[in-house]
Amino acid sequence: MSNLKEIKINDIEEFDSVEVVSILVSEGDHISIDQPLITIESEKAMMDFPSPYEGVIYKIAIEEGRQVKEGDTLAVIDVQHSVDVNEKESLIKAPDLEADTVSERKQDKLDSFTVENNIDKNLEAHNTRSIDISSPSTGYASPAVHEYARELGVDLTLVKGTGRQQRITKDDVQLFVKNSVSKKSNKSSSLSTKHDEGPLNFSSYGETKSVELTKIQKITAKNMQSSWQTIPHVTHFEQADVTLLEQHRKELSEKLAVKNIKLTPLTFVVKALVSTLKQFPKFNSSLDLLSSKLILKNYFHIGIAVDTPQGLLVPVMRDVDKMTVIQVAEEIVKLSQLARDRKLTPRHMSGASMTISSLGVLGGRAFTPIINPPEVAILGVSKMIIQENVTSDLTAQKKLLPLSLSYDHRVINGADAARFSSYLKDVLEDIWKLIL
Ligand code: CAO
Repeated sequence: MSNLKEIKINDIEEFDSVEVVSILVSEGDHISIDQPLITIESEKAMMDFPSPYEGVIYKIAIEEGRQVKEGDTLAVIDVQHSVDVNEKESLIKAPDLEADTVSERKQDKLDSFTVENNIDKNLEAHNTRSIDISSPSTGYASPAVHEYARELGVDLTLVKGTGRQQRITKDDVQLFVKNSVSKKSNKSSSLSTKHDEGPLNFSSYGETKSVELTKIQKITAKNMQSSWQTIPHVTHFEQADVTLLEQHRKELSEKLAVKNIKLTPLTFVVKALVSTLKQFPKFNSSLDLLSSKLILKNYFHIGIAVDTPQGLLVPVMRDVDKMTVIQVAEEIVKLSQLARDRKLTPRHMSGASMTISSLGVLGGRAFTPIINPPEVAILGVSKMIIQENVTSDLTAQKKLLPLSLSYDHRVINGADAARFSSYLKDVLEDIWKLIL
């Protein structure tokens, strides 16, 4: 017996809507828990939406390119119907039905599903599980082909399938790309026909190589440009003497090493930042130009910029004011790992009230981080400077932590930023302030 369940989009309540970039499964596919079903793109990043169930995809209720929101039905899955490969083939073959009839039935099912929104009824009314795969525009392909097309940036609905039952194969995708390249090269000798000023051409200067940007890099580029163009940025520089803090961090780290907990300077900067935000609420706000209001937030969610092979991602730690230093340390490790494994969900990526970008391990004296809207400030942290202490104890070293605070000058003025940075420095320099 079948048991149909709706798979609904969740964890994206922070966004009005997100775009379905690609659908990674097809009707009739057997899928496992956590298997990516679709790839969605918010204004912050692109991510896969995993299946909460194991079973056979009964119906896909969305299409690529559509905007979806929290609670929308993505697909219907038969969680009890387990099929072997042969049975699955017969499910998608529908040999006794003309393609049009199958299409009609499919449409009937969709209408019935939308109107009644009652899965069990729907199942009873339609014993046949035939699925229309006759039209190339439906983009039916295996998950591997979907993945392949996604990597190449190919919209499968434009590809004609030559496989069995007109399923799209890898060869079809390759042919599509070849044809697109030759068509476009006839016109402009480049794929980037959308470039306003024409494609960049350096051939007269020497040899070059074009590398496709990852989706995350494309989104980051768009967001960075928009932030830089719309927000008047100013960056304020400060240095905190963290010599004492570093002594305590090392001692604590040694004790916590047995529990595999890693305390980095960033752990303390996160806590110090939240203490400072409490004193300076304007930095924990968003500017609403439509209502001409500043929205002050009474929560402390901190975004952490994470460098991943795919590009920059900013997962968010929630309610940091309620976390201990150890919990902060564990959360940084957890989120940065999820980011590098591409397992962040939209909820992990949204709702930050301020962001920290730490280049501590990489070096540099200072930098000008770009604000992550709708936040109004971002804190950059650079590599600690080790200074020989020439005044009292000749052997002692001073450790200075460079801080770079970029702020939205429409909301925050220079004096605010100087006070904020000075308070943050004080907290980092006084371990008791940090603990309290
Ligand atoms: N000065 C000196 N050493 C520092 C330091 C600093 N400011 N910050 C961290 N370190 C040390 C740590 O103590 C750790 O040392 P050990 O291995 O000896 O313990 C080492 O550097 C590595 O730290 P980490 O990077 O693993 O951990 P983190 O908590 O400092 O940072 C994370 C975590 C996710 C922020 C970081 O890995 C990362 O991705 N940073 C890049 C962020 C980025 O790209 N920003 C730019 C955005 S704008 O383009």
